[in-house]
Amino acid sequence: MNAPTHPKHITLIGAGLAGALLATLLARRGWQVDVYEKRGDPRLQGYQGGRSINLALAERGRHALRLAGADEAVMAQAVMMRGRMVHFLDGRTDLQRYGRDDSEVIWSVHRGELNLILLQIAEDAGARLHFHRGLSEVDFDQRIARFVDDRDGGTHEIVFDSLVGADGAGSALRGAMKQATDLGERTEFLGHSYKELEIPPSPDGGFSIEPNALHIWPRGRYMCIALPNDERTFTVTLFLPNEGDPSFQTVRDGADARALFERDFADALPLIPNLEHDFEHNPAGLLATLYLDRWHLDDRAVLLGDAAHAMVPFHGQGMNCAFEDCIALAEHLLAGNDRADAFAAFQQQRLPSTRAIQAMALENYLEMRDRVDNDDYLLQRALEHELAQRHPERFMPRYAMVTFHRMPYEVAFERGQRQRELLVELTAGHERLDTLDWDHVDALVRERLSPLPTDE
Ligand code: FAD
Ligand code: E0Q
Repeated sequence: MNAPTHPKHITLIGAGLAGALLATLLARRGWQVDVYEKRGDPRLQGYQGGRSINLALAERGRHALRLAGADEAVMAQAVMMRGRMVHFLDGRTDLQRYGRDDSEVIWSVHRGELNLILLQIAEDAGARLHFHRGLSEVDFDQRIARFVDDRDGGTHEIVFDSLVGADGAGSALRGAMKQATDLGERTEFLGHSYKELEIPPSPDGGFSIEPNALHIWPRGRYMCIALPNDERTFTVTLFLPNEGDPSFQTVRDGADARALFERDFADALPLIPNLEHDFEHNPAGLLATLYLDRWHLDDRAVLLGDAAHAMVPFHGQGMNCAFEDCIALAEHLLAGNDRADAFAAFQQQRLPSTRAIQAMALENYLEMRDRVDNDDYLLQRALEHELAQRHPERFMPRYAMVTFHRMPYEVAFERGQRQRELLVELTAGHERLDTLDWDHVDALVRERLSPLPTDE
């Protein structure tokens, strides 16, 4: 057993996205950081069987990467996504831009590459990384954590001051904390799951569809998306309900999957040569929102990232939000307050923000599914566009507040709600924008929306 020896010592559980970033932020400021990760070192053995899985990185995440000195290395392999390329059932496509121009875009990054970069930066900053150490049990009275090595089943114990749970949605630390205190945990399952498939490069070695977009095939209760990888592939994610038709109950094997694609994703089918193999060999993942009322156990343990607030992926903000958590927790710890106070302040700051992004992620799912040619909705969107141009200091689409800015998520959520009420109210009884009374419109915007906050 090795006991911590330093007042600024901390033990992190999980060397995934949040764990590696937090380790860097603290180690760079002189803290002693030990990180325990269940899996092996991906720098030695390659990442998870080589499957390419990618994520959308937005401004909140990039800001955190800049603070950790990782932005440049990450951006070297990122692929720009200017907007959503919608693939309709009849094969037509439509690029819906995310922002005003190429300064307002998001980036597709390879999860494995990103993790490698963050691990290397953490180690370079002085963090000690321990692989093949899966947390199994915690004795909070003695402050002893027990780990299992998946290679030989051996157990290893350490003494800790405080544990930080960055061990993801299935957090073992959360499980241990629950035995010591009531976290007020609640999980809401979406009733849908997902499966990843791959689009390889075209025969000439290039991208087989538009590289600079997030492709989406919305089909009502289900859909596919595809994000580009820098090695000219795309990772396709099929989202299906768990029950009903079609669902993961009716689409069971490769042949069923092919039939589904022939009917509903016909333009994607020829791009996925290993559809049957991918469908049958890749695991299906569950989608849920995890709510806790408490994230910490006095000064002994705290949770962040997915371990504290897993969300559905439909806003592409889970990692971005987890990175914001890391900045916030590092700031509270570095302020030098009592550790229990730092954990409490962290929770107080971030819990409302994460509730807001969890709600917006669920709403984005509904909006994406229903992005049909609804006239009322389209008129509201047209007015939204107009108001953002007439009042850039007050009116900003919610997607932009979440994706291109860093105001607290709850501010984006609340302002978004007020904006939506305004759009509904102003377009009521109108079929076109040119019948609106613009003096009244402008007055109402000034009355209802305060000037936007700036990202310091
Ligand atoms: P993780 O990245 O899950 O890391 C947890 C780490 O802890 C892992 O390394 C794991 O091996 C380790 N671990 C687990 N158990 C133990 C244990 N007992 N002991 C030690 N270590 C352990 N977010 C975005 O921002 N943009 C996107 O486009 C996006 N797309 C997504 C698409 C899908 C289908 C899904 C499911 C999620 C998506 N997300 C996206 C969310 C994002 O993946 C998560 O929010 C993010 O990975 C959370 O980071 P984390 O560090 O908290 O957890
Ligand atoms: C983004 C970027 C998994 C996933 C990730 C995403 C997004 C979506 C749909 C999905 C939301 C959007 N979106 O396009 O509105 O912006 O990250 Cl399904």
